[in-house]
Amino acid sequence: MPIGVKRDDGVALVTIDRPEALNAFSLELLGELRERLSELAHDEAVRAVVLTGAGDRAFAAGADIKFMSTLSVLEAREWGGLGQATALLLETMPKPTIAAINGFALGGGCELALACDLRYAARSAKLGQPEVNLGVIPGWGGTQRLARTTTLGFAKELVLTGRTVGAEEAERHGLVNGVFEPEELLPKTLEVARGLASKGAVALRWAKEAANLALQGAHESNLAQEANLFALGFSTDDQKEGMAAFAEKREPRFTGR
Ligand code: CO8
Repeated sequence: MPIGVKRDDGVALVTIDRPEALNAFSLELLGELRERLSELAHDEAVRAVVLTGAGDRAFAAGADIKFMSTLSVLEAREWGGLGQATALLLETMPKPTIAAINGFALGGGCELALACDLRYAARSAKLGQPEVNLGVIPGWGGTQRLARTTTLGFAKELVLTGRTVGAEEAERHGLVNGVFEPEELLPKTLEVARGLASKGAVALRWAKEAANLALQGAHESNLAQEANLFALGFSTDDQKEGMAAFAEKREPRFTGR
Protein backbone atom coordinates (compact mmCIF):
# COMPACT_ATOMS: atom_id res chain seq x y z
CA MET A 1 0.00 0.00 0.00
CA PRO A 2 2.04 3.03 -1.18
CA ILE A 3 -0.35 5.52 0.45
CA GLY A 4 -1.20 4.76 4.07
CA VAL A 5 -4.36 6.22 5.64
CA LYS A 6 -5.04 6.06 9.39
CA ARG A 7 -8.15 7.63 10.87
CA ASP A 8 -8.30 8.62 14.53
CA ASP A 9 -10.30 11.23 16.47
CA GLY A 10 -11.61 12.92 13.29
CA VAL A 11 -8.08 13.22 11.86
CA ALA A 12 -6.80 11.27 8.83
CA LEU A 13 -3.04 10.73 8.70
CA VAL A 14 -1.99 10.15 5.08
CA THR A 15 1.52 8.72 4.56
CA ILE A 16 3.41 8.75 1.26
CA ASP A 17 5.11 5.38 1.57
CA ARG A 18 7.95 4.77 -0.86
CA PRO A 19 10.97 5.44 1.35
CA GLU A 20 13.41 3.51 -0.88
CA ALA A 21 13.02 6.33 -3.45
CA LEU A 22 12.69 9.10 -0.82
CA ASN A 23 8.91 8.98 -1.45
CA ALA A 24 9.31 10.27 -5.03
CA PHE A 25 6.02 10.13 -6.94
CA SER A 26 5.57 7.38 -9.49
CA LEU A 27 2.40 7.44 -11.58
CA GLU A 28 0.87 4.78 -9.32
CA LEU A 29 1.79 6.62 -6.11
CA LEU A 30 0.43 9.98 -7.24
CA GLY A 31 -2.74 8.41 -8.67
CA GLU A 32 -3.36 6.63 -5.40
CA LEU A 33 -2.73 9.79 -3.37
CA ARG A 34 -5.31 11.65 -5.42
CA GLU A 35 -7.85 8.83 -4.94
CA ARG A 36 -7.33 8.68 -1.17
CA LEU A 37 -7.55 12.48 -0.84
CA SER A 38 -10.71 12.54 -2.90
CA GLU A 39 -12.30 9.94 -0.55
CA LEU A 40 -11.21 11.90 2.52
CA ALA A 41 -12.59 15.15 1.06
CA HIS A 42 -16.07 13.54 1.01
CA ASP A 43 -15.82 11.67 4.33
CA GLU A 44 -17.77 13.69 6.93
CA ALA A 45 -16.18 11.78 9.80
CA VAL A 46 -12.78 13.16 8.74
CA ARG A 47 -12.45 16.77 9.86
CA ALA A 48 -8.72 17.39 9.26
CA VAL A 49 -6.09 15.75 7.06
CA VAL A 50 -2.35 15.46 7.81
CA LEU A 51 0.03 14.54 4.97
CA THR A 52 3.51 13.17 5.72
CA GLY A 53 6.22 10.90 4.31
CA ALA A 54 7.28 7.43 5.47
CA GLY A 55 10.71 7.06 7.08
CA ASP A 56 12.88 9.78 8.53
CA ARG A 57 14.54 11.10 5.36
CA ALA A 58 11.84 12.51 3.12
CA PHE A 59 8.37 14.02 2.93
CA ALA A 60 8.71 13.56 -0.85
CA ALA A 61 11.79 14.19 -3.02
CA GLY A 62 9.52 15.21 -5.90
CA ALA A 63 8.21 13.55 -8.98
CA ASP A 64 10.04 10.37 -10.05
CA ILE A 65 12.81 11.63 -12.32
CA LYS A 66 13.50 8.23 -13.88
CA PHE A 67 9.83 7.91 -14.84
CA MET A 68 9.70 11.47 -16.18
CA SER A 69 12.79 11.03 -18.33
CA THR A 70 10.72 8.85 -20.72
CA LEU A 71 7.68 11.15 -21.11
CA SER A 72 6.46 12.61 -24.39
CA VAL A 73 5.15 16.19 -24.46
CA LEU A 74 1.55 15.01 -24.19
CA GLU A 75 2.34 12.60 -21.37
CA ALA A 76 4.19 15.38 -19.52
CA ARG A 77 1.08 17.58 -19.87
CA GLU A 78 -1.07 14.81 -18.38
CA TRP A 79 1.43 14.18 -15.58
CA GLY A 80 1.43 17.88 -14.78
CA GLY A 81 -2.38 17.84 -14.73
CA LEU A 82 -2.51 14.91 -12.31
CA GLY A 83 -0.12 16.65 -9.90
CA GLN A 84 -2.03 19.92 -10.18
CA ALA A 85 -5.36 18.18 -9.54
CA THR A 86 -3.91 16.50 -6.44
CA ALA A 87 -2.56 19.81 -5.15
CA LEU A 88 -5.89 21.51 -5.83
CA LEU A 89 -7.68 18.86 -3.77
CA LEU A 90 -5.44 19.64 -0.78
CA GLU A 91 -6.01 23.36 -1.28
CA THR A 92 -9.77 23.31 -1.76
CA MET A 93 -11.16 20.28 0.10
CA PRO A 94 -13.71 21.51 2.65
CA LYS A 95 -11.54 20.75 5.70
CA PRO A 96 -8.06 21.78 6.86
CA THR A 97 -5.02 20.04 5.39
CA ILE A 98 -1.61 20.07 7.09
CA ALA A 99 1.79 18.95 5.77
CA ALA A 100 4.12 17.38 8.35
CA ILE A 101 7.43 17.82 6.49
CA ASN A 102 9.67 15.16 7.98
CA GLY A 103 12.64 15.48 5.57
CA PHE A 104 13.23 16.44 1.92
CA ALA A 105 10.30 18.30 0.34
CA LEU A 106 11.67 18.98 -3.12
CA GLY A 107 10.03 19.76 -6.45
CA GLY A 108 6.58 18.17 -6.48
CA GLY A 109 6.99 17.32 -2.77
CA CYS A 110 7.37 20.99 -1.91
CA GLU A 111 4.48 21.84 -4.25
CA LEU A 112 2.07 19.45 -2.52
CA ALA A 113 3.14 20.81 0.87
CA LEU A 114 2.49 24.33 -0.44
CA ALA A 115 -1.04 23.34 -1.41
CA CYS A 116 -1.82 22.37 2.20
CA ASP A 117 -3.38 24.97 4.49
CA LEU A 118 -0.61 24.66 7.10
CA ARG A 119 2.98 23.35 7.04
CA TYR A 120 5.12 22.17 9.95
CA ALA A 121 8.68 20.97 9.40
CA ALA A 122 11.23 18.89 11.25
CA ARG A 123 14.38 20.90 12.04
CA SER A 124 16.24 18.52 9.67
CA ALA A 125 13.88 19.11 6.71
CA LYS A 126 15.05 20.60 3.42
CA LEU A 127 12.72 22.35 1.02
CA GLY A 128 13.11 23.66 -2.50
CA GLN A 129 12.18 23.73 -6.16
CA PRO A 130 15.25 22.24 -7.90
CA GLU A 131 13.51 21.56 -11.25
CA VAL A 132 15.70 24.08 -13.07
CA ASN A 133 18.65 21.77 -12.37
CA LEU A 134 16.84 19.13 -14.46
CA GLY A 135 16.19 21.55 -17.33
CA VAL A 136 12.49 22.05 -16.52
CA ILE A 137 10.30 24.26 -14.30
CA PRO A 138 7.99 23.45 -11.37
CA GLY A 139 4.75 22.00 -12.75
CA TRP A 140 2.43 21.25 -9.82
CA GLY A 141 1.79 24.85 -8.80
CA GLY A 142 5.21 25.86 -7.45
CA THR A 143 5.61 28.94 -9.65
CA GLN A 144 2.35 30.29 -8.18
CA ARG A 145 1.88 29.00 -4.64
CA LEU A 146 5.45 29.62 -3.45
CA ALA A 147 5.06 33.33 -4.25
CA ARG A 148 1.58 33.44 -2.70
CA THR A 149 2.84 31.77 0.48
CA THR A 150 6.11 33.67 0.84
CA THR A 151 7.16 36.63 -1.33
CA LEU A 152 7.68 36.88 -5.06
CA GLY A 153 11.36 37.70 -4.45
CA PHE A 154 12.01 34.61 -2.31
CA ALA A 155 9.97 32.42 -4.65
CA LYS A 156 11.94 33.59 -7.67
CA GLU A 157 15.19 32.95 -5.82
CA LEU A 158 14.25 29.33 -5.08
CA VAL A 159 12.69 28.64 -8.47
CA LEU A 160 15.48 30.26 -10.52
CA THR A 161 18.49 29.06 -8.53
CA GLY A 162 17.09 25.67 -7.51
CA ARG A 163 18.61 26.27 -4.06
CA THR A 164 17.21 24.17 -1.21
CA VAL A 165 16.65 25.74 2.20
CA GLY A 166 16.60 24.33 5.73
CA ALA A 167 13.51 24.38 7.94
CA GLU A 168 14.57 27.47 9.90
CA GLU A 169 15.17 29.57 6.79
CA ALA A 170 11.85 28.29 5.42
CA GLU A 171 10.13 29.44 8.61
CA ARG A 172 11.72 32.91 8.42
CA HIS A 173 10.15 33.36 4.98
CA GLY A 174 6.74 32.02 5.98
CA LEU A 175 7.19 28.86 3.92
CA VAL A 176 6.47 26.77 7.01
CA ASN A 177 4.31 27.72 10.00
CA GLY A 178 6.53 26.10 12.62
CA VAL A 179 9.63 23.96 13.17
CA PHE A 180 9.87 21.04 15.59
CA GLU A 181 12.53 18.54 16.61
CA PRO A 182 12.15 15.53 14.28
CA GLU A 183 10.69 13.23 16.95
CA GLU A 184 8.16 15.90 17.95
CA LEU A 185 6.98 16.77 14.44
CA LEU A 186 4.19 14.21 14.08
CA PRO A 187 2.83 14.38 17.66
CA LYS A 188 2.75 18.20 17.52
CA THR A 189 1.17 18.27 14.06
CA LEU A 190 -1.48 15.74 15.10
CA GLU A 191 -2.20 17.87 18.18
CA VAL A 192 -2.89 20.87 15.92
CA ALA A 193 -5.04 18.65 13.67
CA ARG A 194 -7.08 17.32 16.61
CA GLY A 195 -7.60 20.90 17.77
CA LEU A 196 -8.95 21.78 14.34
CA ALA A 197 -11.12 18.64 14.27
CA SER A 198 -12.77 19.71 17.53
CA LYS A 199 -13.96 23.02 16.05
CA GLY A 200 -17.15 23.60 14.09
CA ALA A 201 -16.62 21.83 10.76
CA VAL A 202 -18.91 24.19 8.86
CA ALA A 203 -17.17 27.31 10.19
CA LEU A 204 -13.77 25.84 9.25
CA ARG A 205 -15.02 24.98 5.78
CA TRP A 206 -16.29 28.51 5.13
CA ALA A 207 -13.25 30.13 6.77
CA LYS A 208 -10.99 28.15 4.41
CA GLU A 209 -13.17 29.00 1.42
CA ALA A 210 -13.05 32.72 2.22
CA ALA A 211 -9.31 32.72 3.01
CA ASN A 212 -8.58 30.97 -0.31
CA LEU A 213 -9.99 34.05 -2.07
CA ALA A 214 -7.50 36.40 -0.40
CA LEU A 215 -4.86 36.48 -3.12
CA GLN A 216 -7.10 36.28 -6.16
CA GLY A 217 -9.97 38.11 -7.81
CA ALA A 218 -11.37 41.49 -6.81
CA HIS A 219 -10.97 42.62 -3.20
CA GLU A 220 -14.48 44.07 -2.91
CA SER A 221 -16.27 40.99 -4.23
CA ASN A 222 -14.12 38.82 -1.94
CA LEU A 223 -15.25 40.95 1.01
CA ALA A 224 -18.86 40.55 -0.13
CA GLN A 225 -18.38 36.78 -0.24
CA GLU A 226 -16.86 36.88 3.25
CA ALA A 227 -19.94 38.79 4.49
CA ASN A 228 -22.24 36.19 2.87
CA LEU A 229 -20.39 33.26 4.42
CA PHE A 230 -20.32 35.03 7.80
CA ALA A 231 -24.11 35.51 7.62
CA LEU A 232 -24.62 31.90 6.52
CA GLY A 233 -22.95 30.86 9.76
CA PHE A 234 -26.13 32.02 11.54
CA SER A 235 -28.04 29.19 9.86
CA THR A 236 -26.03 26.56 11.75
CA ASP A 237 -26.46 24.80 15.10
CA ASP A 238 -22.73 25.34 15.67
CA GLN A 239 -23.19 29.14 15.76
CA LYS A 240 -25.94 28.81 18.39
CA GLU A 241 -23.87 26.32 20.39
CA GLY A 242 -20.62 28.35 20.12
CA MET A 243 -22.21 31.58 21.31
CA ALA A 244 -24.32 29.88 24.02
CA ALA A 245 -21.22 28.08 25.34
CA PHE A 246 -19.40 31.42 25.59
CA ALA A 247 -22.27 32.97 27.56
CA GLU A 248 -22.50 29.90 29.83
CA LYS A 249 -18.71 29.83 30.35
CA ARG A 250 -18.31 26.24 29.11
CA GLU A 251 -16.58 24.45 26.23
CA PRO A 252 -18.72 24.29 23.05
CA ARG A 253 -19.89 20.92 21.73
CA PHE A 254 -19.91 21.35 17.96
CA THR A 255 -21.79 18.88 15.77
CA GLY A 256 -20.87 20.19 12.34
CA ARG A 257 -24.52 21.06 11.61
N1 CO8 B 1 12.94 10.58 -8.48
C1 CO8 B 1 13.34 9.29 -8.52
N2 CO8 B 1 14.15 8.73 -7.60
C2 CO8 B 1 14.57 9.52 -6.59
C3 CO8 B 1 14.21 10.87 -6.49
C4 CO8 B 1 13.34 11.40 -7.48
N3 CO8 B 1 12.88 12.67 -7.44
N4 CO8 B 1 14.82 11.38 -5.40
C5 CO8 B 1 15.52 10.39 -4.85
N5 CO8 B 1 15.38 9.26 -5.55
C6 CO8 B 1 15.99 7.93 -5.31
C7 CO8 B 1 17.43 7.91 -5.74
O1 CO8 B 1 17.53 7.65 -7.13
C8 CO8 B 1 17.96 6.76 -4.90
O2 CO8 B 1 17.56 5.53 -5.47
P1 CO8 B 1 18.65 4.37 -5.73
O3 CO8 B 1 19.14 4.01 -4.35
O4 CO8 B 1 17.84 3.31 -6.39
O5 CO8 B 1 19.72 4.99 -6.58
C9 CO8 B 1 17.19 6.93 -3.59
O6 CO8 B 1 16.04 7.71 -3.89
C10 CO8 B 1 17.99 7.67 -2.51
O7 CO8 B 1 18.41 8.90 -3.07
P2 CO8 B 1 19.95 9.38 -3.10
O8 CO8 B 1 20.85 8.20 -3.12
O9 CO8 B 1 20.08 10.38 -4.20
O10 CO8 B 1 20.04 10.06 -1.67
P3 CO8 B 1 21.02 11.27 -1.25
O11 CO8 B 1 20.88 11.38 0.22
O12 CO8 B 1 22.36 11.09 -1.84
O13 CO8 B 1 20.37 12.57 -1.94
C11 CO8 B 1 18.59 14.07 -2.58
C12 CO8 B 1 19.10 13.02 -1.55
C13 CO8 B 1 19.43 15.33 -2.49
C14 CO8 B 1 17.14 14.39 -2.21
C15 CO8 B 1 18.67 13.47 -4.00
O14 CO8 B 1 18.06 12.19 -4.00
C16 CO8 B 1 18.01 14.31 -5.07
O15 CO8 B 1 18.54 15.33 -5.47
N6 CO8 B 1 16.81 13.88 -5.52
C17 CO8 B 1 16.10 14.58 -6.59
C18 CO8 B 1 15.39 15.82 -6.05
C19 CO8 B 1 14.71 16.55 -7.18
O16 CO8 B 1 15.34 17.06 -8.09
N7 CO8 B 1 13.37 16.65 -7.09
C20 CO8 B 1 12.57 17.35 -8.07
C21 CO8 B 1 12.08 16.40 -9.11
S1 CO8 B 1 11.22 17.23 -10.41
C22 CO8 B 1 9.67 17.47 -9.81
O17 CO8 B 1 9.35 17.10 -8.72
C23 CO8 B 1 8.72 18.18 -10.74
C24 CO8 B 1 7.26 18.08 -10.28
C25 CO8 B 1 6.34 18.68 -11.32
C26 CO8 B 1 6.24 17.78 -12.53
C27 CO8 B 1 5.35 18.41 -13.55
C28 CO8 B 1 5.43 17.66 -14.86
C29 CO8 B 1 4.75 18.41 -15.98
